[in-house]
Amino acid sequence: MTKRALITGITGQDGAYLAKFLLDKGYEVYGTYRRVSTPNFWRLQALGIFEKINLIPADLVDAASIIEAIKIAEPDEVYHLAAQSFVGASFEQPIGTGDITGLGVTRILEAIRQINPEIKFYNAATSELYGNGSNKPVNEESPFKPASPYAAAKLYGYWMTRIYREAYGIFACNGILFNHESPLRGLEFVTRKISNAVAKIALGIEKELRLGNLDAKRDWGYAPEYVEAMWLMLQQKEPDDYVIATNESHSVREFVEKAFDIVDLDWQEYVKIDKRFFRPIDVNFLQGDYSKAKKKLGWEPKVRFNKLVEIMVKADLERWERWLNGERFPWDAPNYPNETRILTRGLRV
Ligand code: NAP
Ligand code: G4F
Repeated sequence: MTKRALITGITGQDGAYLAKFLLDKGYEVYGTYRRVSTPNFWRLQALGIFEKINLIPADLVDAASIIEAIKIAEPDEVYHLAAQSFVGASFEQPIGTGDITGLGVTRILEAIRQINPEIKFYNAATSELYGNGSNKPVNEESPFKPASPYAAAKLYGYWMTRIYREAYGIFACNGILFNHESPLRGLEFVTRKISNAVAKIALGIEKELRLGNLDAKRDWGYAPEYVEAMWLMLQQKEPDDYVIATNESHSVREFVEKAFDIVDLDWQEYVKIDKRFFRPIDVNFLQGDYSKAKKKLGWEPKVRFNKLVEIMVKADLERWERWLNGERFPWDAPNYPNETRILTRGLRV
């Protein structure tokens, strides 16, 4: 029988790639989206799958809409990806982030418990749980030390997932995913901010790139590979929690340098440090040991750092070239404001 999957946050980076992955596996795919005044289905359109998805309106702060979504989709598997997912914004919206990113997990788990506890559940946990707890590679047993309202909300969701697994026997898994990027990444995240700016600078559309902490190190992988790990977790005999990472760590400075290298430019001539992009607390180092996922799921990353930077810069270059040639296609960048015009507590001049 055809399997049915419900993806919360299908309009986001991971939601779009996971939807494509599950459609390719023969799943019937349902996805929740928020009602917004301007449609934001560009990622699903860019992957050519928009017409193949069943859309259900739902908001994580509205438990009734979540219950309705699960009743409509009647899923075998729920992939809970929706969240206020930007760490920077969580300092500006700590209460909303707690409600959406933290309590949102419980609203879904509780709906599953009440409607059909046989539904398998994937929770999008994160390497941000570890915070500044270690300067060595971490695994599933390492201590957590969250360093942002986002990370604290995710830690709550992580524990609720384990609690529902142990208390009610729900097949519930936490994917502790380290940073994963792609040409579909949101423009506020540093990798895509860099690849987009590098493409514009190379084509003479922009003159500089303003960034914050260049010393922060992240374990960056390739998003299309990471969604397979989500699916693999729900195909196991027993529910469990897994680190998904590359076990390599690189600084924001290295990302910048590599990205400018691709277009034969010297990054130091274009990058300006701007205190508005520093966070009240930052996570300085993240590196994940994915041995458990390799052993139990047979999962391993293939795209490594240099290749990832190349994929992202080349994709943005191609888009801006097409745009300069007058082509129009599903894409986020032309409407994105210059970040220095966004006034928040952290970003006020
Ligand atoms: P993303 O691109 O920011 O997508 C987030 C999704 O959540 C979007 O579809 C968004 O809808 C939806 N959403 C936000 N607030 C909502 C609300 N109140 N009700 C319903 N939907 C809401 O994030 P992503 O990179 O795909 O990440 C997916 C998940 O993995 C997130 O939970 C994130 O925290 C977690 N994670 C990501 C990474 C990473 O490196 N990408 C690593 C670890 C964990 P709109 O399109 O309407 O905004
Ligand atoms: O790209 P970022 O905003 O990602 P961050 O904070 O690591 O969070 C992402 O990965 C998490 C997994 O570890 C996810 F859970 C989360 O949902 C999200 O997907 O920032 C990366 C680093 C930070 O240290 C930041 O301070 O880049 C530094 N950075 C330096 N200049 C900047 C900038 N970050 C952004 N967004 N913009 C800058 O101008």
